[in-house]
Amino acid sequence: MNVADTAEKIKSMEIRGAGRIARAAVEALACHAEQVRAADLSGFRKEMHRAADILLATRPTAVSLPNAIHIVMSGVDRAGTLAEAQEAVRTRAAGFAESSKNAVNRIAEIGSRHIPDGATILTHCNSEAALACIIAAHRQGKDIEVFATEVRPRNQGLLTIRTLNDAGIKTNFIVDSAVRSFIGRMDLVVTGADAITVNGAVVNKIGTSQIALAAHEARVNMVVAAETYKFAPRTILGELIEIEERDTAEVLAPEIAESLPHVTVRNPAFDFTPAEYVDLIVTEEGAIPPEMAYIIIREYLGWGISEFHNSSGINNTGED
Ligand code: RI2
Repeated sequence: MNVADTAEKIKSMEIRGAGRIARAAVEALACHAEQVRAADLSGFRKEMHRAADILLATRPTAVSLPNAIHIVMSGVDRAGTLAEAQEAVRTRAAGFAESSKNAVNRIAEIGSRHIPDGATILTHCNSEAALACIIAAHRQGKDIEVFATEVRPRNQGLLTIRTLNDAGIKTNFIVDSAVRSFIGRMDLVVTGADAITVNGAVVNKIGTSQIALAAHEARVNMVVAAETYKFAPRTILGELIEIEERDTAEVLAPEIAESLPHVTVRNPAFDFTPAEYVDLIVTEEGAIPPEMAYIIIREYLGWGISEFHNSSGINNTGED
């Protein structure tokens, strides 16, 4: 799919979920590289950066998006010839898509070991990585039951219950505000992540932090399933993750909102769960405590503090 269509679909959430957004973006870059008619390397670079910027501007929170784009664009920046740059886009985009899928499978394998036979699990939103763990545990023959939240305002819980139903997993569908009423019955909370900061805070769908708080109070473990490309390198520099505020019409019909001049509707799409409420982050490189976030950023994303010294931006560093 071309860059404009992909960007539109990511913005409207027709393509959604941090991992899927990242894969769609690199596929769009690969498609763009095939279509661009550049006379030389510098023209090609310019065109590719223009495309990358359009994709980067779609949704601000899921760090998988800039991380994936960086993997492809650093190949463009390092290439010595036009042919090398074109080849770099092809191989890096395909490599990212492949490793992303492998990462989810590996997370499923590792995460499922943390789900005991007979467990009741709460999940929130619709995370490919979290659901992969749950489905893998079910396929191992474990008798599990899931509670899935509705996830206002976009109702991603509907996607989750369809997937769980198709997998033949006993599932309960609850409104978001019912979490604390049921949390005492849970053995585990399993969610995904859109971003993980250097101090191990998990940025995920709005409501995750309330669930984590309820789980903490009820002494229920909170497990986050997240590929290493969900870790946010630039938080090493103190950069904050921007929380996306979406159209208020997702929350309240405009005609009602307009009739209430003293009411402001807010629609943040994500929140922060501090590391102290997260027991484990399951990555494709293994299950880690959230405090190990810096190690993941350095060892597996290849970003240490030194990488930033000559760097002006994630999409034009020329660094791997
Ligand atoms: P995977 C989603 O965001 C949810 O917050 C979900 O937990 C997260 O991405 C991770 O999803 P949105 O796109 O990458 O629904 O695990 O706003 O699929």
